[in-house]
Amino acid sequence: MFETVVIVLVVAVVLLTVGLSFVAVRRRGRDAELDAGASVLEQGEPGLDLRRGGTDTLERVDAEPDLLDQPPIEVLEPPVVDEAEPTAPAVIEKPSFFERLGKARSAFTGYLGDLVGLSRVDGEAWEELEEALIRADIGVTTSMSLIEDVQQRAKENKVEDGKHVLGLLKERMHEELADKDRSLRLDDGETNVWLIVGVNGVGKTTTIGKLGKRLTDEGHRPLMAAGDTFRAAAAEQLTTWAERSGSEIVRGSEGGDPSSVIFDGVAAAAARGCDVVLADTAGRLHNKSNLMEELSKVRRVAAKDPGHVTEVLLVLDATTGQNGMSQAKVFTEAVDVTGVVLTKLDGSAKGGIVFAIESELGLPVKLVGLGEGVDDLVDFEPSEFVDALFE
Ligand SMILES: Nc1nc2c(ncn2[C@@H]2O[C@H](COP(=O)(O)OP(=O)(O)O)[C@@H](O)[C@H]2O)c(=O)[nH]1
Ligand SMILES: [Mg+2]
Repeated sequence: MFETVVIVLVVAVVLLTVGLSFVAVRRRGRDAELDAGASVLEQGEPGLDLRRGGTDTLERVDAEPDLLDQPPIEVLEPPVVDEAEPTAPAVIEKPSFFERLGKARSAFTGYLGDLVGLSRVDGEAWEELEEALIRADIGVTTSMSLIEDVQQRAKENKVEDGKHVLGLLKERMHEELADKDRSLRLDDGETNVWLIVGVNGVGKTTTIGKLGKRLTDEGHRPLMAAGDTFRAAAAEQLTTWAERSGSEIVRGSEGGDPSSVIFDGVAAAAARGCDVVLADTAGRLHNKSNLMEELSKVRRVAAKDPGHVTEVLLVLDATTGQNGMSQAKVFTEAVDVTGVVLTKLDGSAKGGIVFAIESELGLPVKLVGLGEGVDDLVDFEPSEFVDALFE
């Protein structure tokens, strides 16, 4: 009997030991399985989202109650952002007017470069300085008068060296461009008309497109009148700009009368509540008398009630230098130009043309084109411009 009890106890102990070891082995196996799952989760395997518990691994965990005592798998918090650090994406600043004048600046300073180091500006050096101004497109008349004034001031101030003479020239050039009204006139409650004139290819249509954008941005309601009826493509080009800038457009038939398109444009603007008509014109006219006749007709018609012509902007291509001046003279004789838009100053232009336009023609440069994009039309800043030329 005693022997039987001992055997039963031994068997029971053996069975208990075997059973416990079996449970321990199974548990270790599951631990390893969970560890593996957790490390996969920590490494951020795609598709595993701990916070939602929607993965195979986590479903398996839910099904095995003894594994729920495992420490919770750490959910990575998003990194703490220092409030002082900017969180918005970096704004890419557009280059300034000054920076975009790169070529005009380097051409001008290139001409003046040799003079800076002179200890005494003598007769020959004055001649060189004058030539440098002429080469920079300032024009003969204006260059001569600027040099005369600077010589006078140098004498009065007993200034001899190149650096100071250039300082006087810069000061004189600032004065030359100062105190001009460069604003664009828009009269309240009127159907304003801005006529855009100039020879073919200078950038009239592009300027109208840029102006349309600028005016709509300012809360105005521009209407474009496709007065260049010589080419069908011209009206197409203007239509694209109208769409891009949110402006209205009126176009006529190819080869039609430009004046009547502008007349219709003014009537449509009044009817649709637009406050400014941007009137495109053609630049290909065979001769001067033809041009004068055409432009004066366009202007007369544009001014018919309710039209109110507040700007006649002559567009000149800065890269054509002094050629632009002869065009400008013809246009100013044909129509009352109120200001100049100088385009392509981002290109190979030398920039001096600004002085020729303002001094010889007495016209203010109101706007400058610095590229082909819709935002590449800026107000002309004379002071920044002169500084840029001397940098
Ligand atoms: N680089 C540069 N190109 C310009 C500028 N303004 C106009 N253009 C380009 O000059 C060309 C002629 O322009 P367009 O507006 O059709 O001249 P339009 O014949 O006077 O109407 C086009 O290729 C324009 O993109 C400017 O300010 N800078
Ligand atoms: Mg055009």
